[in-house]
Amino acid sequence: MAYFPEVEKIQYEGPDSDNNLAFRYYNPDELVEGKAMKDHLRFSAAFWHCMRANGSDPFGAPTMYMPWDDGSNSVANAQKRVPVFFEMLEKLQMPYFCFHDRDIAPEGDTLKETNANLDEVVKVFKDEMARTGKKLLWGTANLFGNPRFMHGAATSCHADSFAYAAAQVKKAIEVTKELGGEGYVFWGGREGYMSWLNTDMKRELDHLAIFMHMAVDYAKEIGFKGQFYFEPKPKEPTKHQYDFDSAACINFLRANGLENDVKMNIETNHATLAGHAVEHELDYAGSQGMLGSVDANNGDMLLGWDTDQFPTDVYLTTKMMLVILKYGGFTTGGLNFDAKRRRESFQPLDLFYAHIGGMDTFARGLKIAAEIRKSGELENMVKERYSSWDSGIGADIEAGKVCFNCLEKYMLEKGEVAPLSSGRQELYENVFNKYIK
Ligand code: XLS
Ligand code: NI
Ligand code: NI
Repeated sequence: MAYFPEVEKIQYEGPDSDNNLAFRYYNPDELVEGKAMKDHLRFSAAFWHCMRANGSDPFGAPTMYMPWDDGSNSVANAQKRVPVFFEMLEKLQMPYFCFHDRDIAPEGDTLKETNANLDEVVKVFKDEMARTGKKLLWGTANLFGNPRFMHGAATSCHADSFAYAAAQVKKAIEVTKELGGEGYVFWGGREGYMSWLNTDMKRELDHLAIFMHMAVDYAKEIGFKGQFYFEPKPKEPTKHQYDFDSAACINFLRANGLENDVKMNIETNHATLAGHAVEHELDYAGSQGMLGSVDANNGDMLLGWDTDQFPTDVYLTTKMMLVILKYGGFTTGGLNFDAKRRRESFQPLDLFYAHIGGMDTFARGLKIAAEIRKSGELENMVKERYSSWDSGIGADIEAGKVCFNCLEKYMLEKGEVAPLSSGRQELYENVFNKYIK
């Protein structure tokens, strides 16, 4: 049965195509820097946004037209959504997907019942994966929706909430393994706090570390080989989230001996909420050897929350791909569209326009980034900017050959620093723009 009868498989037709249901830039097998585009980009769609975002907002009712969904919370209805999602993946040539446990299957009255519900839906995922060859980029657990997590999950003041979360993550890792998932994400939905007055921060952070260690240990115990990721987000839903940004997350991982087991999953909109550009977040993670995966979306600079829009900004994706290529590209990770349609874009067809736009914008960014790298123009300008470190006193400092005494002697003899060079920011911007074609 076709749930999207108006859509054929989306094909690459090139930049001049007038067909809005075609790729203009994403040509899966085209080689860029000797590697197929599909292997560079490793695109993934998010089950929660595609199948569960219903368009409701604090002021309005659901808007999304989903004729396949009977609106009930039954297992049968949850199972019915799965082939719809896989038809979308197939028609979009989308190789991967991601899911939250509670988005694919409803909760029951007890944990036992909930786990059984999940198993029933996972069976359908398995069948659909076998039928289509689609793969799981990562799985995760929703530890924020149910009221039992109102104070947090691993960082809750209630030990039972921690215990429930542990049981839930145990099951989510098992299911991720069963589906051949290449990774598992921790996003701390409510791991943070609203008021400092009622919060024992040190205790909460210690609990979070205990929790993540248990997860890593359990993965080893059952032979789950996927990569763990930590996804930074500075606020929303809580005011102070412990996973604020790359730097805070990496500090947490290192402080707690988790740095060899967990990498970063960087999301564009979360970076902007933290007051960073996403290229900063990616480069910071990459510079620490911890760039794992990306949640691809875009915020709105005029709105202060996680709007999770589809990425359409070629400047942005070019910078992102420059960083990703710089660190050697994805291994286990990929570009997961953690993005949803606007509530006004309520027709099923909009799922296609949205993903085509995102995929094309990244494909274009990839090609432009490769051109920039091939020319070496920007790279050489940056290299030149730092050239005082390549010889003389700079090289001695980097080699650890000098100390404060030697540097004082050097400067006393020299009297003043050598003439400085211009930062040329505007020139860099012009050069970068030259490649945006
Ligand atoms: C929410 C997060 C979430 C994670 C997975 O803001 O982006 O969707 O990616 O739990
Ligand atoms: Ni995300
Ligand atoms: Ni998000």
